[in-house]
Amino acid sequence: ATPSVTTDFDVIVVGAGFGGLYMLHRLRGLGLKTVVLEAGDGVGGTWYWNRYPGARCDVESKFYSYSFDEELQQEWEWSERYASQPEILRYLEHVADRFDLLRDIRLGTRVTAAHLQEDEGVWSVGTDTGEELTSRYCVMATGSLSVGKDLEFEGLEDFEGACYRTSRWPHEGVDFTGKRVAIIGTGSSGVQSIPAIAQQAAQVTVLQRTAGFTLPAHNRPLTADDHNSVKADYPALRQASRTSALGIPASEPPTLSALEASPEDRTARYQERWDEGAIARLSSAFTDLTTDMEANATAVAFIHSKIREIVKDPATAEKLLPRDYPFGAKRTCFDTGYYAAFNRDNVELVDVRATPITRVTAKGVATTETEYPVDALVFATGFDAMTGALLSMDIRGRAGLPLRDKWAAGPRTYLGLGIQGFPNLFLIAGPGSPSVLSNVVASIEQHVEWISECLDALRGRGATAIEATEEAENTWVDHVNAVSAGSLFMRADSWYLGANVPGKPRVFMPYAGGVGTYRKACDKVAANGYEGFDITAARD
Ligand code: NA7
Repeated sequence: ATPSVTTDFDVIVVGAGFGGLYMLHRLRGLGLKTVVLEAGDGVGGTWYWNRYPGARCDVESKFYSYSFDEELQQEWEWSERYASQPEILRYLEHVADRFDLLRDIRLGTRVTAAHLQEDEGVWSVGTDTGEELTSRYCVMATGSLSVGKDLEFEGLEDFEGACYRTSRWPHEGVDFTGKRVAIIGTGSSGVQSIPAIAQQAAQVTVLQRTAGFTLPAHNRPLTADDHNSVKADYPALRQASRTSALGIPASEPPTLSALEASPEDRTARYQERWDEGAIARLSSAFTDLTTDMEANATAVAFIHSKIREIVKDPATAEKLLPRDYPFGAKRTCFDTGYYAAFNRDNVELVDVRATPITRVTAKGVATTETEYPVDALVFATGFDAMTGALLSMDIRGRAGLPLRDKWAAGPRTYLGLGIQGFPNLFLIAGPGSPSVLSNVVASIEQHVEWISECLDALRGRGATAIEATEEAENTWVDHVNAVSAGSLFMRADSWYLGANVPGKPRVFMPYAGGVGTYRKACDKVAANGYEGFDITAARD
């Protein structure tokens, strides 16, 4: 690398969500000249785009927030146990404002390409606004669930009504009053938006292909007492989150097997945890729910009994029972009034596994059985998760190798942070890191801090280039695969595996070893002089 080469910036950060905002703040602290390029017309990333009715986080607000600034966490007051999308967006706007971040963020600027100029060791980043910017380092803070899966429905262009995607919801909102609405998809986005839309629309037709697991959030307003106790406890809560498996403080580990408990005790314990409203609490009710499928079936049976209890029409209840995979094998959804919504006269459930959607028509949606005439279609059909945003850009590394080629058989990274052949390119919450299996804000903070410490260390050494070695990357990928092999996660066709996108390689993308374990691995790499990375000193 040539140290004398001048670049527009020391670092270009792509994305102004939780990751990009904090990255900018830290890099500024190091005195590095940084710009953030953001496609949206505002900050917030995921929470900027996903404005559908009912959108809410499934991690408690006291954990799903930045820990890096004591004053910030002391002054901010969350209004609900589980924050809604508008409140999280307000929080991120507040953070951008509080730390004066906007002056280094270019909004409405979508990155289309990032090419390594190998001779000079410089990244050249192209945007849809026609700019070409250069930097020494590039940080991709592009999110794990930011590119919607292609809509695979024939006849979409024929539809005469209005079409919406939950992940690209109109900012002005949508008034469904008096309208007939079909909602396709019953993952988190569907499960949250269906009850909210049903309160307004004349008629809602839910097109369900796979019945999934969803637990009641038991959301509630937070009281002054809640605020006081959280604020007093923050140091301990944050520390417990950092060393935990999920990025939230771990509760007492279970000691009893589900199969050893009497049926009455088992039900009582499940009921208690169902009433608590925290996904991790139900899945850790017993020691063996994730490892023994017979034990897991007891949790499934309990959840089935709850659905039958809530949903009045037995035929509808039967269709809603998750049967295709064990509890916890896919990301469990979290809802407010989902099952109860099916007791409303204006909500109808269609099983499109039994009678598949054949096409969208001028008037609505057709299945093999019949046509559902509607005024609006809502697609809650999911994302090209974890790799979608990275591969939607034309990223090229050494010898012009496209990242798309490097990852043709699935993503390969070292620690989810770096990629061999792509020096000076960092990922935040990338594949190979715990990201989507954790409270992602905790994971993001850890990545941002690791990257900033790394850049500081490089500067200290007079180095200008860092690149994962092939050997370290191979070892890490093997480790990521070994940790998930044989796990519960392999028992469902989930987006963790890329299985929701036709043609996507089936590879388990996140690191399932837990946040605390992962942090230790990253810290060890740093402590050992960034072992597994090649570092090139400027004077070389
Ligand atoms: P998900 O969880 O991927 O859910 C997508 C839903 O859309 C799911 O029910 C799919 O059914 C359904 N889907 C997708 N394509 C089709 C087609 N072609 N026909 C019928 N139904 C379809 O995405 P979400 O946005 O809800 O949630 C993503 C994450 O965001 C979530 O896990 C949280 O972490 C936050 P399928 O199951 O494939 O049969």
